[in-house]
Amino acid sequence: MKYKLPDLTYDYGDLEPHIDKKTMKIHHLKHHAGYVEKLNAALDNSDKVKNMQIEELLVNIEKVDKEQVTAVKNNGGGHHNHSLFWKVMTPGGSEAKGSIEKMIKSTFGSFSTFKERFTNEALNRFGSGWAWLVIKNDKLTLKSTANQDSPISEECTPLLGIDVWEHAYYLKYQNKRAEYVQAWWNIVDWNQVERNFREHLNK
Ligand code: MN3
Repeated sequence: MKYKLPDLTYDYGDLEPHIDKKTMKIHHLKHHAGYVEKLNAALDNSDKVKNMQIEELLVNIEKVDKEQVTAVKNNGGGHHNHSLFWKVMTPGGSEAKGSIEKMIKSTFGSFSTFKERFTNEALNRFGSGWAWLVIKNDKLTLKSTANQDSPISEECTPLLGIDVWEHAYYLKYQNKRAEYVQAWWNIVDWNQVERNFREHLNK
């Protein structure tokens, strides 16, 4: 089985002004496509993991040939992280409601406290990585990961994630990661976060 670059459900320019068209285009067609290509190349001779879905692959990395483990961790993580990232954004964003909103309020005290703490995760990640809202042991938790490490490999189910690699924002925001993260809240698709949550409950 070959992994494939997923299509976006919106156009590259649709997230403007928060994320610019050129960044989106390069990010999807060059960065994400590159991870998919390198992942497929790394698995060329790995029969043991051949028909695994990406989630399954990420929790079974030890089954991959030893010399390919790093490539699969980086590029498999990159593929899965970005596939989620595109889906949790939508032009204009959508409001948090339903069970996810309730859970956030009961876990973090208020929605604004949650946003503040998630933002801090994104800003305090040194170098390249991601900030996440995940479910771990049936609880909502915040975390960040380095490089393309996937929360899935750490027994977490990611519900929402932001890419804080410079390639995600440098053209428009340069070194101002805080402005990018601030703008990003305007395009979060909470309907998708809710779907991710329900999907986890149904597992
Ligand atoms: Mn990226």
